[in-house]
Amino acid sequence: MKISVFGLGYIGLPTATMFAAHGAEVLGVDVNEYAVSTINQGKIHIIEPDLADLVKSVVAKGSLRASMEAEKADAFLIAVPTPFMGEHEADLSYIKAAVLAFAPVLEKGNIVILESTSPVGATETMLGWLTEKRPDLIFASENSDECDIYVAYCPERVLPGQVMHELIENDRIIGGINKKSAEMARDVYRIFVKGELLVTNARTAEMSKLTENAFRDVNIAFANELSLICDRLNINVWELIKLANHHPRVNILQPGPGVGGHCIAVDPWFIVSKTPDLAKLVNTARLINDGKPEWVKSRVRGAVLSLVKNGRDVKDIRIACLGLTFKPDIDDLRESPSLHITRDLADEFSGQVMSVEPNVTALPHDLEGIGVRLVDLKEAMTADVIVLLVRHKEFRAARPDILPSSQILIDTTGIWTHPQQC
Ligand code: SAJ
Repeated sequence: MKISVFGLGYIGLPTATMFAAHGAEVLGVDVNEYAVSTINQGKIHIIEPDLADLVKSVVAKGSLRASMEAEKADAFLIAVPTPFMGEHEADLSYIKAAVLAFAPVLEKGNIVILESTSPVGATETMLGWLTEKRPDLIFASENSDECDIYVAYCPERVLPGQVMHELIENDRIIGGINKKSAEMARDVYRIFVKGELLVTNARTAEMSKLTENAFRDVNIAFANELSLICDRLNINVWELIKLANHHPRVNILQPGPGVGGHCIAVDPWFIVSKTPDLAKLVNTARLINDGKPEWVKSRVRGAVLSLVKNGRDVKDIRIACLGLTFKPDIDDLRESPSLHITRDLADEFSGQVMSVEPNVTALPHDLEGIGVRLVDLKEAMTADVIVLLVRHKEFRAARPDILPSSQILIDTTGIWTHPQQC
């Protein structure tokens, strides 16, 4: 089987590689010239455990190639970004660009599979673009299995950092525009998926992806709200959660500096923007999680103020922010609350903020531009205010026994203030 994967990012590249490692002939297509040339050299442009070796081997074998141009294939998979536009609506323009790129090479019997996280109805919208571009072909429609081109929506549910394992082992939802499309898509994923392949229609599959991430967002919002309540009531929230979780039917997640990444901080909005009058809980959870970085910054301001009250000159106070990525032990800075907190603090306390991030070799340019310095943990531990933002393994291992009374620790993760939770 010849498979074309459009979008060679955090999902597209591992997926393309997995197909190539299981006997398919794969072409990865991307608009990013650097990504294409890096992959064709057998290397990778992102960090994901176990991906580099597999890419090296499938490129050497010739079963994975990358290109900026579409070619004929049996199956076309789309794994491009769907960022926000306007009032938290999904921007489907990358999907449209991919579809228009391969529409000219589509042939009878092909299947088109959308993987990108999308609002309900996006697969039907994509179908509209395809139909317009190729009026000579009959595309899948809800009421008939007779068609030239099959169309399905099949979201991924892999966790960054465990993508290679989860791609194979996770159950997967296969939403066909019609029954035959779902069956064909199921056969495509059967190439490497060991988990169950659960067949439904495209709209339910779209909503299911959004639902899973909204569920997690709501649960994290509960933990984040508890952290604010506990702070006011002088209770250690991590101890509280640990105790409450001993109840056989309670499983509270962990509070943090906010929710980041390109999935949980984004996808619930696609539900809200479609049904704003109904999605009240989902909307509130987003607001609680998005509000947490502001609360962390107010805690830092409070710490600075208390040092000033003790006679320190505000200009001499140094702030160390530990962690920049959106979650532990990865290099991904997308929608990262820690990055936003660090940037805003550096704007406010110019030249006084340093950052420790073991998973990057250089700071993003905008942080450097506002005077943030990338330092090691040893130097950061000499700061006046230490803001622990990410549960990186390096930080867990370096938990200080005791900090001098002149230093203030703001631990948004609990790994230093309540290490038993981990
Ligand atoms: N977080 C907390 N407290 C927690 C758990 C997470 O504050 O107890 C924060 C993290 O620090 C991070 C954010 O939430 O900032 C999201 O991290 P995550 O590990 O929960 O999820 P993602 O975004 O890496 O991956 C999610 C997963 N979805 C679910 O678990 C329902 C993954 O399976 C999806 O494939 C992925 O979104 C996606 O691509 O949609």
